[in-house]
Amino acid sequence: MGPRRQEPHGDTVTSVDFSTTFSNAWFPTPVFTASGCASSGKELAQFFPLKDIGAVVTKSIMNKARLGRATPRMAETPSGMLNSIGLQGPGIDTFIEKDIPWLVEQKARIIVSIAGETIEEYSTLARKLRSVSGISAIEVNISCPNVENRGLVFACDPETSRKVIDGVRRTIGGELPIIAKLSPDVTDIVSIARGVVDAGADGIALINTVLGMVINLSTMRPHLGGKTGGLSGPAIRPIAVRAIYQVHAAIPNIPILGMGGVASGRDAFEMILAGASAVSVGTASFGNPMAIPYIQDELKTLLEEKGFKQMKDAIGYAHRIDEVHE
Ligand code: RRO
Repeated sequence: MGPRRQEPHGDTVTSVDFSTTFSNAWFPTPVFTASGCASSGKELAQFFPLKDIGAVVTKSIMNKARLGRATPRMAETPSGMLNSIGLQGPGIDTFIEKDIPWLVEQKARIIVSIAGETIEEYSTLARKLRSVSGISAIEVNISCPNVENRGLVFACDPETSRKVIDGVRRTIGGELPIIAKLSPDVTDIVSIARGVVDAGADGIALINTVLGMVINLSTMRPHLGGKTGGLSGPAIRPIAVRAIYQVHAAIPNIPILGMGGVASGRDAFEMILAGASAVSVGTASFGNPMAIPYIQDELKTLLEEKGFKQMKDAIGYAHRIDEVHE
């Protein structure tokens, strides 16, 4: 926290232009919820107005309602959390009918995350969302680690990644920005990123959780019902920063939504310096539902202390080798 007076979620008086963009979508601040960690935002709205943060990225939604994986679905680890939810959700029709109008009422900026079992399912979801008003962008989650078959993690294969994004792009038309969410569990994330951008993605979300496992020492069996799960939290932040840095270096004009263990304004600043145009906060909100507004205020103060007049000037700053900004 910097020396300036901070309100938990108010207007910190600062001259920094905090806004960010993903293609034609504009956001007043660069701090968003992370998909899956706040559902459609109802619980967080008890703690702060959703319009005060950059955007709500909703839990990845599928075409049909889905119960998700067997329990237990969570495991704590020393510096992170393992989840095995398995895409539980009400299905796109109920989501469009109930969640979107509620979020619009809150004046939240909405990024809808979609997930499918087939390339066609992604296109179906895009078709259903095409005419829904109030949505700023679509996050195409091709990297859920908790699917029955690892062959369904589209983001682990350049060709299927491209095909999913191509299908969504053709269906949705040119208006709504598409952000492709990638998995860190690949050898060369840059080649996957290039592929989805060639197929029509306007932005890249980096990173989804890292595939992990916990063995229960009492039962001497895997703890999670689904055996494996996605690791999130501080443990994965350096992996996220590395992925963001690599992708920004390779495709600097494509905006990145950074995520993975962001728990403070400093963490958010680090991702922006690596190349993120915005950051999502997930696991930190479970421990502290006010994490996002606090992180927002801390980030603003840091940017101001470093002399940035606009947040955008800090994006990818770590790539500059010509000067050191004290
Ligand atoms: O629902 C999940 O289990 C899940 C998803 Br869709 C995802 O993208 N990442 C994750 O860690 N869990």
